[in-house]
Amino acid sequence: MVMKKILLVKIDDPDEHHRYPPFGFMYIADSLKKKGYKPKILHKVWSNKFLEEIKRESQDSFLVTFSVITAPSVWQSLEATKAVKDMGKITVWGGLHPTILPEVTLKDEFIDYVILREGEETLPALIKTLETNGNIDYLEGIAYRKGHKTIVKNVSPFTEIDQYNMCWDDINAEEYIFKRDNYARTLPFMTSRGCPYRCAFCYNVAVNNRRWRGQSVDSIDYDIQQIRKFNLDAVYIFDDYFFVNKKRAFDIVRRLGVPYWAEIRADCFNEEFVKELKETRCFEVFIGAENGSARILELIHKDATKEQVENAVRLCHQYGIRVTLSFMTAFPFDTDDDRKQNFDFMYYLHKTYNNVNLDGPKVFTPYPGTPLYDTALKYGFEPPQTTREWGEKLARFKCSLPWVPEDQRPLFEKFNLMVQLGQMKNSIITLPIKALEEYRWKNKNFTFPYELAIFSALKNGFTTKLFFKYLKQY
Ligand code: B12
Ligand code: SF4
Repeated sequence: MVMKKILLVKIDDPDEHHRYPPFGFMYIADSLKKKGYKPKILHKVWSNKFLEEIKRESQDSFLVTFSVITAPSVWQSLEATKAVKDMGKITVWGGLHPTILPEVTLKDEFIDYVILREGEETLPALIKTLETNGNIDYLEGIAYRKGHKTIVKNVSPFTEIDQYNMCWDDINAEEYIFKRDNYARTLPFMTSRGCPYRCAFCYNVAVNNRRWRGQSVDSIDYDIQQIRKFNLDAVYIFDDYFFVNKKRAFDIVRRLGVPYWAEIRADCFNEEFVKELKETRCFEVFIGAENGSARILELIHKDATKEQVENAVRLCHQYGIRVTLSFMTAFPFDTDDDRKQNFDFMYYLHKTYNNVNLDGPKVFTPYPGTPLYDTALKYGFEPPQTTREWGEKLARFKCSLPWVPEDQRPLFEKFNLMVQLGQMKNSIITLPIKALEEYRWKNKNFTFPYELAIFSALKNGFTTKLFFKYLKQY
């Protein structure tokens, strides 16, 4: 019997600097193989050449599927899906965007089916039903059109994640190995799904119902065997919350046996924990500090305090571990005072601890399905009515939030860049810019950011015309 080919397409935005393995499709590929299908993963940055490849690979595919998150790249996924539909193919969308917004997704008639939440069980079930001309009305975990109606069924139960492993042989792992610090061959890795916390801007509350599921250590051993052949000298652990069970987490990193980077909540840190991080060769942690205003931290349900953030930074400093702290701004309930406190806290950490790397403050985005999305609607956020509009609204680094005064939006979009410039390595050229940025954070004076115009013009081959063009934009 000929195995049916199932095309799994993931498109990256050209502005995205890092590329990470398509973990979701790597698990789904395992499930499809176990059920007798032939998956083919295509994951690339969007280009006309890639579109041609998608069309070529679609020709002999039974079904063409797309993995989509709520990000600027939704419009590129739309373009590609339409092209494939024009070839007469059955098209399926899965991932967080269609899971949270199935009705909006199905307004585009070239998308035939949506898989809700996880795909390991539901996608093969849909394929089987279509192959055998069965009745899709009996399936759970999908959304589809029936006449003029859109039917959205219940989500399927969570996948038993130990049943599947990531198929590393179905991608070119070399494309995802990158250099980080002294580690020339660092690979992103994943061991669990979900998170028990309740941050109000995060998808987890709605999609994973605050449930965390970790692969067993035996199952991870299998994954470790698979990646061992890549000769890695570090891993990036991409779990939403790797340290939910500390014993399990440390057991895994010991088995991995290479230095690692992981995302950790600030409330997790005490001396004993940091000692074990060091002993197991953790070289950097990423902490969602989010904000320097205690009021904002309460309102976004962070359940971690500024004091805990500083404690984590201090302990990591003591043990020689780098910390990246991410910050957000422009929540609907932000006041000038909150913003001031945010910059003050960032500036204080930057000046006090030399192991800190600041990321942000990035402009808050009301992602559908999150608790803060409803708050955003109350504050005047107009929900896009189509998937294309979602793509436009989310244009990278653009701020169109109604509660941020229009004349201040260009500035909000640039906060993160200014903070990055303020953290550049010392050199004759960078020192004056760094000093200027530090002055800006310290005094909350972000007017006339001509250094950004110089920076942007330099990036594009400096000319006076370019400089004035960017100056106007800022
Ligand atoms: C790695 C990662 C990145 C990487 C790579 C992104 C990429 N190209 O995939 C980087 C760092 C580049 C990135 C960037 C961004 N990211 Co990101 N990222 C993640 C992260 C940490 C892991 C994704 C992952 O692999 N998950 C694990 C797999 C197993 O889950 P999965 O992909 O969801 O797949 C499962 C199901 O969803 C489903 N499924 C998925 N696709 C499909 C397709 C089909 C056909 C089927 C049947 C099923 C199916 O089945 C899979 C297996 O069960 C997630 C958080 C998370 N844990 O998911 C955030 C996350 C996806 N990112 C998010 C966001 C917002 C962004 C940015 C927009 C941030 C920003 N403001 O710049 C950018 C946009 C990037 C872009 N493409 O334009 C949000 C998405 C919110 C939303 N509602 O969509 C998340 C959830 C983070 C969060 N906590 O809010 N991101
Ligand atoms: S701790 Fe991280 S993953 Fe968990 S709910 Fe908060 S933001 Fe989401």
